[in-house]
Amino acid sequence: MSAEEISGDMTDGFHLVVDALKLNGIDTIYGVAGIPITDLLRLAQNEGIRYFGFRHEQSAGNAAAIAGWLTQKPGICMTVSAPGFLNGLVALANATINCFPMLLISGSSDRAIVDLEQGDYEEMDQLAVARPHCKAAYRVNRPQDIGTGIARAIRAAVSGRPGGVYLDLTAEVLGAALDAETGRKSLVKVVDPAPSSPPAPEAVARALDLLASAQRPLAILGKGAAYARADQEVRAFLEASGIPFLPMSMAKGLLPDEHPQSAAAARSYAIGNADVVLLAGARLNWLLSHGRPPLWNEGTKIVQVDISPTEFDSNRAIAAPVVGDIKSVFAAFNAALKPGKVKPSGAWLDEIGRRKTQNIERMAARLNADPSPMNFSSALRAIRNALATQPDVYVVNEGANTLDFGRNIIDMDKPRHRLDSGTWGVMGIGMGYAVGAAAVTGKPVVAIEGDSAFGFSGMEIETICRYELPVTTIIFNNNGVYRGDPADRPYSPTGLLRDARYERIIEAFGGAGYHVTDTPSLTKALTEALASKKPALINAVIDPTAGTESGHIQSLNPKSAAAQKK
Ligand code: ADP
Ligand code: TZD
Repeated sequence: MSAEEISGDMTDGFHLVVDALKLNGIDTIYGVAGIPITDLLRLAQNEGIRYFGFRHEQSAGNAAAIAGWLTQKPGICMTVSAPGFLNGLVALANATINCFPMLLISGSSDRAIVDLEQGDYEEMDQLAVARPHCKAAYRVNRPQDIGTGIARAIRAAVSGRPGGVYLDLTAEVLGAALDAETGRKSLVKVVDPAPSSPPAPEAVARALDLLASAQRPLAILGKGAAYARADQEVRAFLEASGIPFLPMSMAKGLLPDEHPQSAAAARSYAIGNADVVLLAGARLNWLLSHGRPPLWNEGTKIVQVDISPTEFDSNRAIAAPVVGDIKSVFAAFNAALKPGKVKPSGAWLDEIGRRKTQNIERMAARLNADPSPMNFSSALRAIRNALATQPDVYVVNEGANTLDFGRNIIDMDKPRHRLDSGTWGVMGIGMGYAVGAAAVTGKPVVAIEGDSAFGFSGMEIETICRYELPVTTIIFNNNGVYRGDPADRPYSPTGLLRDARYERIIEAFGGAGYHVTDTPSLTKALTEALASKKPALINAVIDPTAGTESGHIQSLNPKSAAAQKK
């Protein structure tokens, strides 16, 4: 009997999983079909859940993860056992490291055989493997526990610091029968899955007193602040206090990049010279130089707002920690802020303004140049021009130079519209994030990809075409990981095929392909692709000598101590 045809007074694991997901408002699943989950996916679809089938579990997992970040509901990825599970695990780990809520739900083989290592089909102790790479991991061993398992997984993913959760469903549990009434009663609707956590009043007072003492305050907003959907609260506080701000990459657009208080074009000066920094939803990890010199000043005092109290003091002492969700914390800040209490000095604002203007002018010369072949700046300017009138577009961005230049050149006007390699600087998120973003927002997506970066998830172009998603993928084709292969070193570790015609990949699946070599053609192709609302791929040929190895993080390449001693 298939999963869909059971008698009225009985239910089974397949039905209970679908019922539990629906009861908790889950309306979309991303995955790859196979034993033992094929019937589960079909049943979910029959029951009105949208299913997106991918070519590789890592992309399905990435789609789920970004869907989670965009919606505050856990994105669901379903995979088969052992290898499918492992493919999805990279996405689960990436979601956890980025604080995105997602569930990886994998089918697994017979416990009795797995635990005695007797060699089952796709045998693996998946729960043990998943545990170190996610926020929580659970296995359901009895059909009457499915409801609890899914409820725990949802709550673990979205409460507190969001993250990835693994849920192991054995083939046996999926097929197990249960009396329908018992099954119904076993389901759990999670009440208030991510409870608000307002800050302690004394922590708010300490933070505001410290900010009030500042001459040169600066706010740094991270993707935790964007996730929190505290757009109004954050903006109101920054505008009332006049504190200049810097957005981390995925917090761009939380306040528009064009906002007069943005200090992005004077980043190093602002971080290096602030006397008090208000850090909200961002960690002092490598992306912020661990809060240490030479970028940071040792004397700078820090107010940190985070939902996770163990984050404080991780890299340097935090003078005013505020535990709470950003929406509640900024609401409390706004309520407690007396007009004029926090006031950046005029000299500070003037100097930031002066340096901004200077740096923007310096960048304009590079940005407006039109070299042939195109370089990163000119190609991104061409894209920026096409996007200027399209603030609804979601931008996905990965690569090295493509990522670093893209972050600086493509302005964001709306919150949560920039999705990129994030905390790990990982390659391979491109097509998964594009599908996930298109799926949950219904809006157009433009994925700006290095040619190497694209390769990690490139086969999902078929997925994009199959679901007819409004995704335009732009490949910065410079024949290599970072720059192109030097002529004197064929088959170098960073080389890729020269002059590859990537646009033909999408043509094979019925999408629109463009091959462009100059900036007007790039702007035109992107404008046309966006207007069509259909899948498109633009192969943008970039100078293979442009950019640098490792982009802006060249200094992270290890140097030989022996060589330095010579
Ligand atoms: P970025 O990469 O943008 O600098 P990070 O990923 O390093 O940002 O930091 C995000 C931080 O936001 C994490 O420390 C996480 O605990 C925190 N966070 C996530 N959601 C919330 C929330 N709703 N309220 C407060 N902090 C949050
Ligand atoms: N593998 C994974 C999963 N993540 C990574 N970050 C890398 C490898 C190493 N890596 C980078 O850090 S960037 C990059 C790799 C392979 C690709 C750079 O080449 P590109 O970009 O063509 O995508 P640019 O824009 O031409 O520099």
